[in-house]
Amino acid sequence: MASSQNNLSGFRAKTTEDTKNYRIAIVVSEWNESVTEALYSGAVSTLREYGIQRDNIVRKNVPGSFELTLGAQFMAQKEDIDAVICLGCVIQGETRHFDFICQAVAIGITNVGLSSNKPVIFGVLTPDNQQQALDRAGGKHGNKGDEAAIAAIKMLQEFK
Ligand code: DLZ
Repeated sequence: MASSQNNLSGFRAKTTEDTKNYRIAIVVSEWNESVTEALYSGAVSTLREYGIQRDNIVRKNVPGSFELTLGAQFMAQKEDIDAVICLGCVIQGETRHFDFICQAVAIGITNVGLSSNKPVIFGVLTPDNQQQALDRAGGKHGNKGDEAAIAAIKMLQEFK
């Protein structure tokens, strides 16, 4: 599993029969696409390694991380979706845009989870630069998409 190289190498879920039937939405931000596609690949391969069927992984794109919240809400409202993974990458710039987006997404995703009673996972990188992002999207610090997938599985195994 790709996450064996990362900072949370002990971060694992159990493999259970129920896990195979989980239906998971992944909402992917198109900003910083090379990073978010790598996060997506990591999340999908980890879900598959835990036995989740390919047909039970539903992908939706949103323009930028700011839109992850609404995308997550649309998906969490669907009866057949058990959990939503939000993947994005907001790179620190010279303006306060970064702060506004990060704060809005963190609060928004939290609220969607609370109002839908479903796990909504924060898989959003907030690095200073592109290299730091790539280091966490399949690079030397592992792939945060893997960790987001494991977080979704762990929450469902504990609470579904
Ligand atoms: C506008 C913007 C900027 C400057 N930077 C990022 C970024 O680093 N990562 C990201 O995911 N999105 C960025 N966006 C786009 C916003 O998230 C949003 O899509 C637009 O403000 C439109 O609502």
